[in-house]
Amino acid sequence: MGAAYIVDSEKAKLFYGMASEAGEGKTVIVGHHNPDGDCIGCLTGMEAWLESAFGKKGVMIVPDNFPDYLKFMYSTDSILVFSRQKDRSRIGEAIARADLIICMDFSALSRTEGMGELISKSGAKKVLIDHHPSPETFAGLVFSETEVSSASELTWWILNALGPDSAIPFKAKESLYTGMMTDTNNFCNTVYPSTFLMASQIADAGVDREKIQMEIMNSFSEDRMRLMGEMLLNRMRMYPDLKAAVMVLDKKAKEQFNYRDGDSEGFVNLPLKIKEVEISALFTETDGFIKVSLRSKGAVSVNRLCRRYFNGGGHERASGGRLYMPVEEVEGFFEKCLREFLHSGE
Ligand SMILES: [Mn+2]
Repeated sequence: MGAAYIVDSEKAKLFYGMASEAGEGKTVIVGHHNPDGDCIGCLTGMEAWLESAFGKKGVMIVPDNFPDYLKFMYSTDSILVFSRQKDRSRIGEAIARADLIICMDFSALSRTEGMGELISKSGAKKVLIDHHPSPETFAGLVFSETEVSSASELTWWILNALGPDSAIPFKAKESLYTGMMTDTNNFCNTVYPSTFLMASQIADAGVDREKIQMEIMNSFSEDRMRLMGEMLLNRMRMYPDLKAAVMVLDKKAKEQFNYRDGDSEGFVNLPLKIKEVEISALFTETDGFIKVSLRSKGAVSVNRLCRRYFNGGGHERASGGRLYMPVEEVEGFFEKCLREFLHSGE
């Protein structure tokens, strides 16, 4: 079992105590803006575990909507969405009266959009479970580790530290496996020996990996598939001297292909399949700002690039941020910034 990720057992016990003491409906589990597979995976995995360990339901909350292809996971229809008007007051109440708030898969409260203040103000105990660098200090108990594949993997090892994995319900295993699988881009990026061990243990429990694979990888809509074609054929610009590729997804293209939340998930990884491309950027026009996604397959830290120019950050090879400028100006701005950044030798 040398590959297992070792969780501090004192911290794990503290977490167990907090979770067992929290009242019915008074554990709130919070995910991040633009919820992805890892976010929904660890939220629903944690909820399934809480229910089976203590017989108490928690409240799962995300800032905005998540894609349909994640809805096969446990209890996703009970997840409250802050950007939905009808969920707002329930979310406000749940956070205000919570005994315990578990923040998962983000390191900064700004990633919860408008909920950061509600969370800060709440008198609940706060736990952070995350795999991004430099976590903020809003939580009293922090499980933060960048040397794991995903927040779902970290959750797996925390739950394992609390008892035998037979005590982790099947539904939680399915969710945590999905979170790990999506965050590693199907075992391509940030995979550690501990990640394979987790996968092996979960496979051993009989989780249907083929089914999960189908749900995640082979459930595109026709519109999403054609949008991907459009992006690659007509909207990918190459910068050979910078070893970079840039794609811009503007509102016009979104309309043309009936864009839905999550439709561009994974697009930013595609240019990295080109041998010469080491940095890939995807800019997505939304209401009020341009969403920035950056990926690297070489030595360039897109985390630092993002922090310096794009109002964001993340991991060394996968980061995100925001720009506030007309969509037509984004490509030129990116080129200028990247040139300066590479020149500065960072
Ligand atoms: Mn993650």
